[in-house]
Amino acid sequence: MSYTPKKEDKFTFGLWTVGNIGRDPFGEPTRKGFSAPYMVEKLSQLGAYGVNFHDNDLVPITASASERDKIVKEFKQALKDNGMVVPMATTNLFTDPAFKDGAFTSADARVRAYALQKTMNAIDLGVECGATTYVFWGGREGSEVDATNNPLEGMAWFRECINFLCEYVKDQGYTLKFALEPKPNEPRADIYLPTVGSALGFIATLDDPGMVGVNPEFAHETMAGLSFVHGVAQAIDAGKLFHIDLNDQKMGRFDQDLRFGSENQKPALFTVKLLEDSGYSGPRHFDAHALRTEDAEGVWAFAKGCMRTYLILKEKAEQFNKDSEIQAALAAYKVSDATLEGYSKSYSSANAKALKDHSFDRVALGERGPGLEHLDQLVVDLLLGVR
Ligand code: GCO
Ligand code: MN
Ligand code: MN
Repeated sequence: MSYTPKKEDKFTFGLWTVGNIGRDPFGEPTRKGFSAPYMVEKLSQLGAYGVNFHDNDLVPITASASERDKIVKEFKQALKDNGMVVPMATTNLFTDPAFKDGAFTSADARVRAYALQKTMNAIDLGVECGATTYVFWGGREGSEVDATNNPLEGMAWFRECINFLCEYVKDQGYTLKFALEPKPNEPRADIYLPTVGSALGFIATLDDPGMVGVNPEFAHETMAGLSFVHGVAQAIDAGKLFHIDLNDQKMGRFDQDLRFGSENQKPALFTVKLLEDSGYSGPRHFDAHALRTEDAEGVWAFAKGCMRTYLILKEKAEQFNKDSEIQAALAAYKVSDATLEGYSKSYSSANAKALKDHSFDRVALGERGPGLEHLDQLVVDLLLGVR
């Protein structure tokens, strides 16, 4: 297999990802970046399906209405010429100093109102370019100093804004769903809704929870020391996996946005397997960037690498599903018991009584070896290419 991406693989990149200019808190940019139409063309040639953007990746925050229209026209033409789509759009609510202490959760009512105005305009822009998913990454929604920034009030303001924007979307007749993107920290010391679980809990408190799901990111759960695979599984279980950000990250480090699969291959394999086996049909979005060391060629090598690794892992996941030894180990791992499952599946007073009356061999249960060492080594063999 050549691992050459095709449109139907649904690989997408943010304009901010391949457009990243290699700036970090300690160093100036190391690259010039590219124009949006050029990135569209180049990504299409590499086999990507689409691009996503923040309002200001495409239209500078200082642009006039006529400048905006010119930029959008050229961008849409590039999409058309290159058979590319925009499945997702989002708002930059973090770069401008106005948002330094939060956007939707700012203690300054004027900032919250401005954040709503900016987001409504950005939603219009996203929809105009074809977006059907709208992401909210609350990068500045959080605090360094909890003495002044009441997290309870923060949650209430966040909820107010998301409720407002859900109504805005319906009022415009847009077909758009929202995806909240959790992250534990960076740029704030503590960001609100730090994990997939937190976001799911928050969604349940919204006026129209059906319209809002999550956009989990590999690096973000990993930064928190959590399992990304488990986070994604919980989102799928809740029917809330509306989008996904794939990248990589060394645990306990600053936000690295590494090439997908470059660091944690086992969790990357199980992420791909989960997406493929569960029938997730959304875009496979890479929210990462080339290392700061790289030039333009390195940027495209990075983009190719993300897609190539996904396809290799997809093949490995298929191999996992077909491998008779792995499947035998899995079958041996799972123990079924029709009688007991009949009792425990759902509550009835008869089932409760039957369970209470049943005599369990507790010692034997504790003695059984589930064969996980064997199973896991088969996975390691698979990943290392010796199966
Ligand atoms: C980050 C985030 C962002 C968001 C983007 C889209 O760590 O900076 O992952 O890249 O995904 O703002 O909402
Ligand atoms: Mn991120
Ligand atoms: Mn992201």
